Amino acid sequence: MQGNNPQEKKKVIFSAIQPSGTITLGNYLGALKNWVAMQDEYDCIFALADLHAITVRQEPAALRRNTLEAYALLMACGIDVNKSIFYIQSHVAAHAQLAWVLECCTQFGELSRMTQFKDKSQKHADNINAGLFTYPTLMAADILLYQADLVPIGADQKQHLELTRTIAERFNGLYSPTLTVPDPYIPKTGARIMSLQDPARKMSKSDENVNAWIGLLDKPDDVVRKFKRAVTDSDARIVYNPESKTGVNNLITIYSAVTGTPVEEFVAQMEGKGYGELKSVVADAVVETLRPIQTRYAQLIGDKAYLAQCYNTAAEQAARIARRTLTKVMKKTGFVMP
Ligand code: ATP
Ligand code: LTN
Repeated sequence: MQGNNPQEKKKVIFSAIQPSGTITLGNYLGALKNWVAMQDEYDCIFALADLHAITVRQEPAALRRNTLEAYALLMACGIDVNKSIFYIQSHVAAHAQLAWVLECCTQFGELSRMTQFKDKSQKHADNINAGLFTYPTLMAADILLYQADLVPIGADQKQHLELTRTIAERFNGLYSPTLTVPDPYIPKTGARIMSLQDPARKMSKSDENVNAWIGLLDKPDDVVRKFKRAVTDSDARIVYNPESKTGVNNLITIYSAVTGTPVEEFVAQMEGKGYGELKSVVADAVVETLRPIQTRYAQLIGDKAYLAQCYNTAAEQAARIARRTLTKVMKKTGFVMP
């Protein structure tokens, strides 16, 4: 627990998001909202995981644009470069370097069990590259380089974090205590926002069906239209039942996560009302949440020089910390140091 003593070292937080498309409401509620809230209490380090993004084919111009847009958008969501280190992963060479050493401490069988690998290799059957397979080891390197204590993530990343812990413990056991073993930090509400078109799958920014997700930059009319089309069921009663009514649960979860209203309270408010009204109430709440983010984004994206100044400074700060861990790991592994 954090004490009141200012001398006491703050816990270190690390998390990252891929600039692989439009950032969605799922990303915001599952991860980003937490990142913003944690900045005062912890030493936070956040990255745009562009190295991870190329595990799926990216068009170069789109990757470049998406990375810059995501940088501005996260700042618009409240990531404050004066409080946190917020950088672009490929700017810090130590990620790829540590990932190699850690790959040699990771078993083929462990990587084969990762559900994200199974899902993505099914989805991209024409490009099952080695990076897609070793992706979780790069993620472990991201986290372990900064000796992070806590990693705020959505529920879909839990398995990767467990593997990160295993890798850290293995390295420490083989060589001597070197890497901090991190804990996941998963929000209670919003940890898993589902697709609006197929509520059995998570809302994902790389889903080609634009009606499946809400982008943080979606215009109010689009938000309303997408919620109107959201898949529900034929029961027409607003109840929260994680077992059967997944589409309706998802709408309730979204409302609860954006407004902070407990699920039971919202269900009671909606008693006797139909799905049409549920969808419009949820859509309005989401529009109001996105409005201030979109206003700030419009200002930031217009100032490319300021953005560059922010990510360049952050990369230097991150590289300094990362280099310390990398050097320790290299020495302990037995490499002759230059
Ligand atoms: P992609 O579709 O490219 O795999 P993604 O939308 O899954 O991307 P990531 O960059 O992989 O997004 O994830 C960024 C963060 O957002 C992670 O912490 C992840 O757990 C969280 N997250 C992603 N999707 C959801 C979701 N549907 N609900 C809650 N959290 C999510
Ligand atoms: N793999 C994550 C993104 C990610 C990440 C990380 C999250 C890359 N490196 C380090 C937390 C910590 C994803 O796909 N959501």
